[in-house]
Amino acid sequence: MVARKWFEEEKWVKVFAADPEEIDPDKYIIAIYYIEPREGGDLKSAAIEIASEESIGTWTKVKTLKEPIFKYAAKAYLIKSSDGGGVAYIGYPLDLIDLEAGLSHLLSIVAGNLFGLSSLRNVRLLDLSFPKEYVTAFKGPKFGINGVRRLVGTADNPRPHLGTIIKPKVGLGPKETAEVAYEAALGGVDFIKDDETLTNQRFNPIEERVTHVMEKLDLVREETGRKILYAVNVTSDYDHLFKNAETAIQHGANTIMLDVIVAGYSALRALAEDPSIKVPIHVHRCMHAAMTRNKRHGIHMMVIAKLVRLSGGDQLHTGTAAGKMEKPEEGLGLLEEWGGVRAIRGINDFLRSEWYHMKTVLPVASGGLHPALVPANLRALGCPDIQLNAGGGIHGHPWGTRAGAKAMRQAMDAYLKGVTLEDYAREHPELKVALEHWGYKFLKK
Ligand code: CAP
Ligand code: MG
Repeated sequence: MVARKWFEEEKWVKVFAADPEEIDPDKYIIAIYYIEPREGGDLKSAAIEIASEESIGTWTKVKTLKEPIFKYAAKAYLIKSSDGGGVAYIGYPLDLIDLEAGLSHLLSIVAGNLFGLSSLRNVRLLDLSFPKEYVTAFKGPKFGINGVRRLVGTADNPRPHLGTIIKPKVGLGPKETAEVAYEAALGGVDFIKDDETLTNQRFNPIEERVTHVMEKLDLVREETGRKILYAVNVTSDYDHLFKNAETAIQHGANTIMLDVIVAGYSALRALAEDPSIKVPIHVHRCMHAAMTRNKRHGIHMMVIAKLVRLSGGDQLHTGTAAGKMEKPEEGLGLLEEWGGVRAIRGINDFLRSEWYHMKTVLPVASGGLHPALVPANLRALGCPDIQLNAGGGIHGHPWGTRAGAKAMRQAMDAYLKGVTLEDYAREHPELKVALEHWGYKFLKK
C-alpha cells in the first residue's frame, strides 16, 4: 500500500481539486493530460500531485504555504479512467501566469517538472484551452490562410497549395538551388522551401541563395504571371536570427522559415511580431517527434499547433495520412480523438477555425509524398485549405523536377475533379510515369 501523501489530506484536496462547475474557463488555462500512475497509485491522487507540483506545492508540506497563496493553486477537476490510466483536466488560474513572459513561462508550468515525477509511469499533455484574456495577449499570424492565398493568387478560387523542398537537403550551391527552384516553379508548385537543415552554410549562404532563387522566380512570374513563395530557412540561435531574416528579406525573400522546436516559440513570436518583417512565416517542426510520438508520454502535436498559432506562424507541418513519417498511434476509448489520422485532422481543423481575433494557419502535409498518395491525404486531412509538400516525390521523378511538379499538380487536379488517378494518368504522361515509378499498385489494397 503506497503511503498517503500530504496533498491527499482533505484540507489539501480542497486546495488542489475542484468540481467542474467551479472552474471558470475565462479565469483558467485548462490542460488535459493522459496519466498512468505507478503500480498501485491512484489516478485522482496523481492528478492532484501534478496540480500541486506545477503550482504552489512540492513533495512535502511546507510551513510557508498558507493563505492568501492558495489562490494560485492549480486544480484537478475532471478525471476519467481508462485502461491502466486516465484523462485528467487541470485548471491553472490566470493569477498564476506571467502573461508578459509568454509561452516559455507557460510551458514551465503546464509541461514542466510533471514529466519527471516518479509516481507517474507515463504522462502526456494532450491539449490546452485558453481563456480569451490569454489569447488576446498574442498577435498571432500576420497573414494566415487568406493572406497567403492573396500572395499566391488563390484567394478567389481556393485550392490546395503544392509545395516542394529543394533536394538534396544540403550540398547544392546558390545557382544550382535557383535552377531547381526554377524547374519546380515552371512545373506548377506554389511554394518552395529550404530544407530544415539548410541555413547559412558557407557552400550556400543565404544572401547569394536568395538573390539567385528570387531572380529565377521573377522570371517565372514574367513568363507565367504566377507568384511563387520561397521560404528561406533563417533558423539560428537568437544572436543571428534577425540578421538571417533581414539578409533574406533585403535580398528579396517573400517568405521565411523557422524550425520552431529547436529555435523556440519565443524566436517565432519575435519574428512574427516584428513590424519590419512583412512576409509569411513557414514553420517546420523537426525534433517534434521526440515529444509527440509516444501516445502515453510527452506532448501532443495539438499543443504545439496552438503554441505556433499564438506565436504567429502562418503555415505549419502537421503530418500526413499516408507518407514516410510515423502517424500518431491510434487512440483507444477515451484517447480515440487524440490518436491516428483523426488527430491530424483535428489539428488541421483547429488551425483553419476561428479563434478569437487570431488569423488561421495553413496546415502542411509533408514527408514521403508523391502523386499516388495525394488523394488519400487530401481526403483525410481536409481540402482546400491545405498544402502538400513533396521533395523526393518531385525531384525523384524519372523525367526530373519540372515533370515531378507537374505530376503532383495533376494528381491534385484529378482529386479536385473527382477523377481517379488511373483515368487522369491516361491523358497526363508525367502522372503516369510517377505512378509507375513509385508503384501505384499498393493503393489497390
Ligand atoms: C520531406 C522533408 C520534411 C519532412 C518533415 C524531409 O521531404 O523535407 O522535412 O516532411 O516532416 O526532410 O523529410 P520528402 P513533418 O518529401 O523528400 O520526404 O512534415 O512530419 O514535420
Ligand atoms: Mg525536410
